[in-house]
Amino acid sequence: MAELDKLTMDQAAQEMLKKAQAEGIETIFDRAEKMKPCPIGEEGACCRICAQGPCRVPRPKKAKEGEDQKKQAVGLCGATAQTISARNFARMVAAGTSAHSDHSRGVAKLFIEVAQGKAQGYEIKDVTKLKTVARDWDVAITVGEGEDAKPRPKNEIALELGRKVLAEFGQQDGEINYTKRAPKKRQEIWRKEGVVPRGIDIEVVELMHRTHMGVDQDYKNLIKQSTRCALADGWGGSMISTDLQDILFGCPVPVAGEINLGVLKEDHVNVIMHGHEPLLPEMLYVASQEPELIQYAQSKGAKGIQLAGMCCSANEVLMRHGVPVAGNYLHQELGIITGAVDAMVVDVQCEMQSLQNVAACYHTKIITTDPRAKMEASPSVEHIEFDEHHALDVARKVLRTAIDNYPNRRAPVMIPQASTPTIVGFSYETIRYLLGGSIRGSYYTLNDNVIGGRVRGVAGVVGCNNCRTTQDSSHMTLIKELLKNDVIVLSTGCAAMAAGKYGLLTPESASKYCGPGLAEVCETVGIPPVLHMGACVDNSRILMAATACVKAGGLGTDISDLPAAGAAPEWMSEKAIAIGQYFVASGVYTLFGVTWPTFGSEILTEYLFKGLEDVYGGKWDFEADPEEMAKKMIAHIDLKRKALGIDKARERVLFDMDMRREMAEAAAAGEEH
Ligand code: BF8
Ligand code: SF4
Repeated sequence: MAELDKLTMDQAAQEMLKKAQAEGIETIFDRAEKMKPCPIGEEGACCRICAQGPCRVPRPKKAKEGEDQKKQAVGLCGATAQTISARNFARMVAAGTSAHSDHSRGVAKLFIEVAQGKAQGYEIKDVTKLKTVARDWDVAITVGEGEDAKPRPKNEIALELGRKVLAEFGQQDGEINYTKRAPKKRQEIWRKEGVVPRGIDIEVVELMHRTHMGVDQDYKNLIKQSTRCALADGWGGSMISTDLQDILFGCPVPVAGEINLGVLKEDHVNVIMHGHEPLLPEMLYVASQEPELIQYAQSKGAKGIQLAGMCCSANEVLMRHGVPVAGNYLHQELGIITGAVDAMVVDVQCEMQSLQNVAACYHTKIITTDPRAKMEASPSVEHIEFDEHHALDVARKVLRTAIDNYPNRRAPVMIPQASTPTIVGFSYETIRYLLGGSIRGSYYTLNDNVIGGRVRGVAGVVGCNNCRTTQDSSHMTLIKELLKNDVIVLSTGCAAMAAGKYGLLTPESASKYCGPGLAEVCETVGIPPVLHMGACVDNSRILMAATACVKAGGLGTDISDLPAAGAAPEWMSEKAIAIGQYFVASGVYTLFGVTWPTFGSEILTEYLFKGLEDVYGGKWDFEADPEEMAKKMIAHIDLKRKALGIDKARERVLFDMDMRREMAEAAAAGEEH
């Protein structure tokens, strides 16, 4: 095996890899060494959408610059490299969008059941957000007219809202509702280009149709529909998930948490909730506090029940309840290798099939809960199906199964003594409140700091772990470079968990890692320099925050004017491509690391990396080196600052401390007025 620090920078993970090696357990890290990625598939140059293929059209190795396309092979049907790689790219967008929107549809269905009082254990928790969202869907929040108007019962509002939202999945014409949340200018661009999503499902279906053999053969047209589909994710499915989950489970506010494998407890029944949908985890959280179940755990010799999250399920329950996090994507096998996990409860997305093999080497039970994501029958796998009508009972059954499994622990248990405190829960609403207070809450304070130069710009650092690169290393290098240069970081998904593991999700980290301007802002407001905004569906919160910055004034009239950039330096999932595409189409310069799936076609890559900017003001880029990635993001931020005419303020901040003080005083005086 390669040197451990090349595989992961996480000491806890390294410890577990040593244990795996000693015990002869194979993990994804071993397999990554044995099996290199297929070079043709990696660059999107393999077409297998009909049975005359697979056809391979790799970029010619020896072609001179500019001659590539003449020498480039075509598929049997004549499909060019740009068509083939655009189809492959499009199918990633379609898969990513369907993952988020299928999640979202499930939440909408549950929402309706809750409103009807048919869903055991759930209730409408956040009435303030219910009313805000209801207004956006033209759902009345009062009954009666004028002075006789009375508040409408929350379940009635929720029922009408849930039905309207659910209808959007099957909507065939018109525009998805949240289009109107985007800045006016952005909406105009989308309408002019004809990429406003009509509904959610239709955009995925049409994209799959267009990528069928012998349909769309114009790469630009394929990317256009990919854009419409991706927008149906970001401003549709994902945004709906975020909103309805907040109403059901509470809009996140700052809460303390802990992250890494050290949150598991040797003398407790450890249950890891792994996956993406918070529906069952919410009930597991409730059930885990029931005295009866705690006593049952004690009757088996454990001191109690320890719940921990993994992947985006972790982010969901962390930001709403402070449930500790066992780790991000590449920690899933490693958690089981501690020998202390009595059950790993999975739902959908990012769950490795290898889990059941690793679990079979220990006593761990993998409990699948979703009819859409089962595992083949084996002694280490059990299916306990989630049913929203009896969700609390299902949760109790899951926990009982875990407790019953506690006495079966066999291998020596070894839990790394590693866990880091975090402060999370920075929803779009919370940031607005923290920056402006409840009365005049606004993003203007952030804008003011950007204009004044204390904050150079805003970066979104999101996305996965990828075993083709050192776990967490690119996230950390990139984020630290950004902070050092006064760029505040908004984060979600596994990137946010990475930031947490190395101590960047605490207010105290600001003075350690940030440039003077950003440190000052974080210390004044009392926030960490990396704001954990949630799971991957919550990238919609970043869209809302960007829009709020535009609306607050002073930083242009569109998202593409903002001194901002986005990155997924360790991406691996199709969802990441869908997310990237909706950010690009929303006007954001978006960089991915590790690998890029269209390098097989120079023409398509050029279009994604340059051409799209003329259309949307945002574009893709690839950069494997995280330091270079930071430089590119900062250069872009500076370009936008210049275009806004606020580059001078920045220079003063950088080079003249007296001027900086004066500006701070002036800004403070301005705030008082
Ligand atoms: O939705 S960041 S590895 S866990 S795909 Fe998966 Fe990637 Fe993690 Fe969450 Ni997002
Ligand atoms: Fe080959 Fe064309 Fe079939 Fe693709 S669609 S596999 S390029 S023949």
